[in-house]
Amino acid sequence: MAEIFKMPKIKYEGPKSTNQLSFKFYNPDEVIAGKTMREQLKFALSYWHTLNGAGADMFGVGTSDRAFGGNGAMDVFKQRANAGFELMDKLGIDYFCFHDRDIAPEGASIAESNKNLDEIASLLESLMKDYGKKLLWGTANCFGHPRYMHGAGTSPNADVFAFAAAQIKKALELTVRLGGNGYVFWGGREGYETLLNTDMKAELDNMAYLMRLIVDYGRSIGFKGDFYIEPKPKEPTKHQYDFDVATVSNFLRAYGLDKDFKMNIEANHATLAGHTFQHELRVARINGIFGSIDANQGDMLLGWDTDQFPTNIYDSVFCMYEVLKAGGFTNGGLNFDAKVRRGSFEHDDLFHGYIAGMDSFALGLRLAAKLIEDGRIDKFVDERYASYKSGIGADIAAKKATLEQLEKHALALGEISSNTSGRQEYLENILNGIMFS
Ligand code: XLS
Ligand code: NI
Ligand code: NI
Repeated sequence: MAEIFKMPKIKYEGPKSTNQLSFKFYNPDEVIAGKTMREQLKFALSYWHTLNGAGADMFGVGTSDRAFGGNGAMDVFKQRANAGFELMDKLGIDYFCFHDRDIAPEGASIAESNKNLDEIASLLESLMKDYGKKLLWGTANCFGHPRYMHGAGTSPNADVFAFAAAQIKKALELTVRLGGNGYVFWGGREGYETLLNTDMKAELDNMAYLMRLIVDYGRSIGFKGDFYIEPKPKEPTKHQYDFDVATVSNFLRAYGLDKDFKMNIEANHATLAGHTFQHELRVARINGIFGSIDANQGDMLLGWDTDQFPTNIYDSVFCMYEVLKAGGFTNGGLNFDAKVRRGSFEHDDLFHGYIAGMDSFALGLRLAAKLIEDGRIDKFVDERYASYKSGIGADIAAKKATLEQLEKHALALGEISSNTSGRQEYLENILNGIMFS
């Protein structure tokens, strides 16, 4: 096959290398915290941003060529597949993620769209075999087409609901066919613009019913991977129902879906919800629903999903700290749901974007492992709650203390004399010491 990217295979050369087409921190076979870096990080390429997104925004058309020499609708999509696998091969990325409409053009009917999907799926199967690549997760684009203007599972139009169900059924079948480890529900246009025209209860009931149908169908056709919900608070709608991890977790419990889903957490969505990335990961971890990650970063001065390649090392350290504390990825991984800036329109920029993201998370992993190994911060947190290890505290922790006992204890105290400092600045010093030593 003709080479599309005039680029070498990217190799690890270490932090001293000045070669920008090398990894400074990502050394795939090096063992960190008990596993190789490639197993710990499980990097994935996002099909949509990388192979389809040409940089169009609301003020202008695309700036980059994402036809990769293809000619005619199906041929362009085939060339994108070829480009994607060459890219994964050269970057040493083991997984990819896609929406149905990323991989094949939508036809005039569901049947025609499905035919296009099947044709491209055969090509993907053979490329996956040739290059030894795997599918991290699949999903359906139920937001781009005008029919989804009022949502898909939450549309007030029952025909649209049926259309979405049929589309998702096929996307799940494709995911299973390609051996996917996960299937993602991202809310798309599932939300509202104004409550003046919205029956919130009916929309949530319908969305939950659609998820139930899909989960049951997936299990019936042998899908063993994880179902994920990817929270996002806003954009494209003013209020997306899957606002954040806590909101989604309440929704799942309310509809009896909590055993069926885990979270796919995206950094930029966390910050749009007014949380840190780490907060969302922590909420998922302590509720046992941590699953996978969409690695990117937003611009803190902007209120939308800029989906930039992640380069903030504090964020990647805190993220990998949560991943390690969760016991690492099982079916999930780190999908770069990230795009190069509109001005970075050359093919080379895709390499620089992925290298930046991969190296940032590799460094994040190294430093998170160092943080845990150092142990001072974990020990500080542990000691901060030491009062729950004996006496009245142990009774509270064991849920044995009655309200009367607590009152008696408090009366005997007179006043609290023993609070200790939270030492935030002291801990921040330790963190910087570990990160920059
Ligand atoms: C959009 C989402 C989307 C999902 C997959 O904001 O991040 O790309 O990851 O549908
Ligand atoms: Ni995403
Ligand atoms: Ni996003």
